[in-house]
Order: sequence, then structure tokens, then C-alpha cells
Amino acid sequence: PGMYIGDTDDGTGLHHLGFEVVANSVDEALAGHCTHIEVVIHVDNSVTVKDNGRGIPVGMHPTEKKPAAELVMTVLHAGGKFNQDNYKVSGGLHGVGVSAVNALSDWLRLEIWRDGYAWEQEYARGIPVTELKRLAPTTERGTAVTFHPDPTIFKNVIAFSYEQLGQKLRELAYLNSGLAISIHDERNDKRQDFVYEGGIATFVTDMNATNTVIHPDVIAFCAEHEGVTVDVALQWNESYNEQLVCFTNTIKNRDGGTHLTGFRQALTRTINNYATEFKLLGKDN
Ligand code: 0RA
Repeated sequence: PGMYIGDTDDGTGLHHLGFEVVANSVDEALAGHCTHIEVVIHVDNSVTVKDNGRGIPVGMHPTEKKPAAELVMTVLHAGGKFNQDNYKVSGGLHGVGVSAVNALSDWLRLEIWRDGYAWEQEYARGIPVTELKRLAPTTERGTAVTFHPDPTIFKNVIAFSYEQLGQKLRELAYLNSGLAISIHDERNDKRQDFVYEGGIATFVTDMNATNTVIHPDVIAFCAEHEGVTVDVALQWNESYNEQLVCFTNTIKNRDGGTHLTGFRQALTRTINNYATEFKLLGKDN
């Protein structure tokens, strides 16, 4: 478990399970097929992640003789292989996929709405306990995964934190402009909806909500170079405390990295060059 999801005793691994399932739905949104993701924390500490994407494919795999969905749920890294878009951007558990969550759940229910029907399969500790069953006809599309973390693996912190899940979902909503993400905690009926049309520019506006800003408009831009896309939003305020956060593939980089160092250097150099060129740094200023 440590290899795939991190610490099983302090809650980080536990919450990673939820983030990995959400990351699959976010990928579906990034591929342009999903607009809503709903997360529910149930009273028994199971979690449901439901999206309105295309649904995990239910067709038989020609050689494995199993439905694609079952392979996605039981084979490490299988998810990406069925996705023709090959669009794995949102980072969950280092990309091992939802099969790791399945293996670490004492039970998991997969529901799919696709190809005109609802479908369902149940698993215990990663092993199917039912066939993928075809249920009632539907015109809906999407996927829902409900999982219960295995109590023989997760110790000490075994309850999901509404704040910890909510904080991450809020970040994901900022980073995926227009994607609606909701969280509902059935233990206390708390709920929140996150949807930000303005992307990270709105993130910065909200970060500065309690500060006096020096310029009203957030400076925001997006650029691509050699297949790498960079999104930047900046706004100065009157405080002396810099708040700089960076993400790579929607994962927060708590310890920064070369991209943060490089950004800082380029920003300082650019402002210095401008100030020098326009003689803003003279002794009169
Ligand atoms: C493989 C292929 C396709 C979709 C997905 C996986 C998929 C996975 C997850 C996991 C959570 N929600 C998801 N939604 C979709 C697309 C196959 C196609 O229709 O072309």
C-alpha cells in the first residue's frame, strides 16, 4: 500500500484513495466529456465519486475475455490503455489508477451508465464478487465508484475529513475552469459546490480577498512550449507575506521545484530589466 498511496496510518493514504478516484473523473473532464463530479462521504465512511463522463467501457476485451471495465478495475495501469485519447493529465496516485483503490478497499461498487443501460459490478479487496451486470435501460452517461477503505490496511485515521477532501476539490475546481465539483457529507449534511469560470485567476482573486491589492486586475496568462503548458496568475498586495503556490498536473507542489525557482528568477529578472530600462530604479525613486 505504501508504494501506491502513501502512509496508511496518518490519513494521507486514506485521502489519496479518494483523490485517485476523483482524478479519473477529472481526466474525463480534461478530455472534454465530463462537466460534473459529485463526491459523497457516507455514514459508514465509504465514499462515492460520480461523474457524467462517457462511462468506463463495458464491452468485452477480445483476448482477456473480460469487460474492459473489469480490467480497468483490476489491472494496474489498465485505465489509460482503453482510453484512445490517451489523456492522462490529472495526477492521482502516480497514475496507477483506480485498481489500486480497489485493491485497498474491502468492498467497492462500480456503476456505469453507458451504451443505453446501467451496469454494476462489485468487488472485495480488488477481486470481483459479481459479474458486470446489465441493469435497466437509461439515456444517462457516466461512472460512479463507491469504495470502503479496508480497515485491516488503514489504521489510526480511518475517517474521511470533509475539510481535507473539500480543500482538494476546491483546488481542482480552480485548476479546471468551469468543471462543477460538489461534496456532500452525509454524516452531518454539510455540502459545498465548487465551480470557477475564471480558473487560477479566480484562485488568486480569492486568495487576495482579505488583502489590499495594489492593482485591481489579476495578471494572468497561459503559454505552451515543447508540449508543456504553463498557466500563471499574479496579483500583488500590500502585505509583505508572499503567497506562491504551484501545481503540476493538478498536484500541489508543496516543496516547489525547478519550475518554481525558474519562475521566480524570470519574474525578478523581467521586472528588474523593465525598471532599469525605464529608469525606475534611480536615486530619485
Ligand atoms: C477508458 C476509456 C474511456 C473512458 C474511461 C476509461 C473512463 C474512466 C473513468 C473513471 C472514472 N470516470 C471515468 N470515465 C471514463 C472512453 C471510451 C470511449 O467512450 O471512447
